[in-house]
Amino acid sequence: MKKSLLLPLLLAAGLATAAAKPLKIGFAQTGAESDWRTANSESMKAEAAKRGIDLKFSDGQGKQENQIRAVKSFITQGVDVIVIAPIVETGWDPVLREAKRAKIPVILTDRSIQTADESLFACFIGSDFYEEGRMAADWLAKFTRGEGTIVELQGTPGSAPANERRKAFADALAKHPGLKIIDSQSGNFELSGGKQVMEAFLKKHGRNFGIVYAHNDSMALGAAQAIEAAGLKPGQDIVIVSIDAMRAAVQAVADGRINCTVECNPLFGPKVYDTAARLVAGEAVPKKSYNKDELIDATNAAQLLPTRQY
Ligand code: GYE
Repeated sequence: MKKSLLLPLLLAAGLATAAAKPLKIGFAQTGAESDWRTANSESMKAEAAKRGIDLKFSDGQGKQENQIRAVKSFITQGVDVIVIAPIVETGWDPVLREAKRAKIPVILTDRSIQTADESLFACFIGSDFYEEGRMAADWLAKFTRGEGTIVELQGTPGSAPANERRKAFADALAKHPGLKIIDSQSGNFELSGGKQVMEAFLKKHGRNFGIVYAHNDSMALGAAQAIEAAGLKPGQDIVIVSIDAMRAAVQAVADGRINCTVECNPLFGPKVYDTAARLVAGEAVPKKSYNKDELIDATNAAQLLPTRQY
């Protein structure tokens, strides 16, 4: 073969190998606190396997310091893209600066952060937690005709979903003076946390409340168990409004144990990896993109169940 032909061939072969090289992605997950989280981790893992992505998955076990350590190790390993589901909103700037210095793009998924320098991350992909809290409050105002006493089960302190779901709900209730929150505690987004806090609320307040607002379904289901253990009927004696719309909660709405759950889709795998590939190819991506979430109550729960993916 002539030398002049060999060079382009070798170059083409080199390019083909480069193109076939799997994307190396580091994902710093918060932990495994809820059903939502399990579905989210599964989506990220299954979609990576489907696309042949080399995924470094780190379970932060509920601690920001573990997530920061994972991000540092992704930088050392030279991954192509770093994905973080930030457990809390603050305290990310230093490690994001390290990623920026190493020229590794960062995708924030699920939860947002507070930073004065938005150039520290490439983009955010998640749900609008404020909108979810507003939808829950508006539904409740209609359902109760604006009258009732509420206890609130908050998510992880300092997390974006707990902060925004709490604020949106309180803001919306300001228009309904007959609806009052008499107590609010964190159950950490966990089923056991929701159950324990509800036991304490029942002990402390007796029957002086008739509504539970839970920042997620796992806590709502835990609260329903505590209400049943106290000899009351969740969904009837005590109204429960929640967020996530996981299958178990949608089933509970169909069964009348929970009254309403606002959807928060956890299946981010495809969108996150499409975005990662675009970032690696040097393409521009939207800075913030939000899922569209629906509301589930007695009018649509049963009909949604057969096709529910999570
Ligand atoms: O609602 C909750 C989970 O950040 C949207 O975290 C997520 C929340 C979700 O533990 O169930």
